[in-house]
Amino acid sequence: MSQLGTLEDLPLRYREELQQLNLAPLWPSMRKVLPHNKPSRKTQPTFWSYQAIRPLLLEAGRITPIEKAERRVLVLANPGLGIENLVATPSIYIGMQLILPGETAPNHYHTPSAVRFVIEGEGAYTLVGGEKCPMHRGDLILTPSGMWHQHGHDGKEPVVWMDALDLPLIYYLEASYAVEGKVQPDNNLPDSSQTRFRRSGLLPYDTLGREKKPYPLMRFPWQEVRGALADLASATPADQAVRLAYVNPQTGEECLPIMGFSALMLRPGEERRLTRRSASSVIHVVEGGGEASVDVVDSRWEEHDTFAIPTHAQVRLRNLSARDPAYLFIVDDAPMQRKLGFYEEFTAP
Ligand code: GTQ
Repeated sequence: MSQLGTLEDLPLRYREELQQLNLAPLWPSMRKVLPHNKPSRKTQPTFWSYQAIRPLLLEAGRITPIEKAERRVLVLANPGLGIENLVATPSIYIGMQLILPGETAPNHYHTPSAVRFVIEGEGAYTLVGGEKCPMHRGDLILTPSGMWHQHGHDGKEPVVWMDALDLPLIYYLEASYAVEGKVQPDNNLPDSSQTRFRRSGLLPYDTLGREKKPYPLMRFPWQEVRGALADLASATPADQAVRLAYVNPQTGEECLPIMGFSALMLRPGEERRLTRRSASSVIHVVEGGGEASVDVVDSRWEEHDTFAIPTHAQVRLRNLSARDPAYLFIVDDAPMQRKLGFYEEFTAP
């Protein structure tokens, strides 16, 4: 491989002339933008302890009224990418949102797509496009790009959920904005996970042969996911991962265009090396405790902790319980990478 010329190799007068004309030579920056064999990454494998976040989030509930916040959120910001940039990975935004009894977070829509993954507390709900989605622990609720959503809380205890948005990418593309709206009417029906899309393999008859709705199902109840993982485990050889993808029930495709979601069960004592791949991701612990190593960074995890996984990282996870399974919820940008044609998996470490 030849050594490329640097900026300093060029006469000052030449560099100045280029700059005046808004021109830049490629060759001094060639290896920065196209490094050999592996991308350069600023994203750090980062770990956030829920026990550390929780008191600060509850304090935000005391010092910042919802009217002053619109959304009361602490953002999990990757130090490698700059805390002020509010991103966990280059494409994924993660926030922990608190809503207190009686509060409402006003109706709006935005160009980024969002999901909520419920961490603690009962009684909150998200209204999305008129559909009232109750928020029970572990439920995944979609608010796709352009859909109106507002949050409310009829219960008695603080409710915390994790937000994941594809905001970093949309913002980088200079396409991110929000529109505020009036309070949403409620269609007064149970959400469609309880009615039209109650069970996989069964669809309302009138969906056959029709144009498919992009987002037929907004809520994926954790109770169903957890049960499905246990049943999948019973039919999965010990050397294979017990992992389910969240998909659109009508198309079988990933349920949002940019971010993908999956649930991984680690059997008691299981140690698993995840396939190294081009997607970045965020792992959130739903239940259980264990150890993780992400490239050269080791950490211990317990319930509700979250960690950021850079692209191309080597990830090992271990369930430290000899008795109970551990459950992890994973957000990644694989759907976008697949659509754009550069998604890769690497079988060798
Ligand atoms: O709940 O709609 O964490 O608009 C960031 C932006 C949550 C939300 C966030 C948002 C929301």
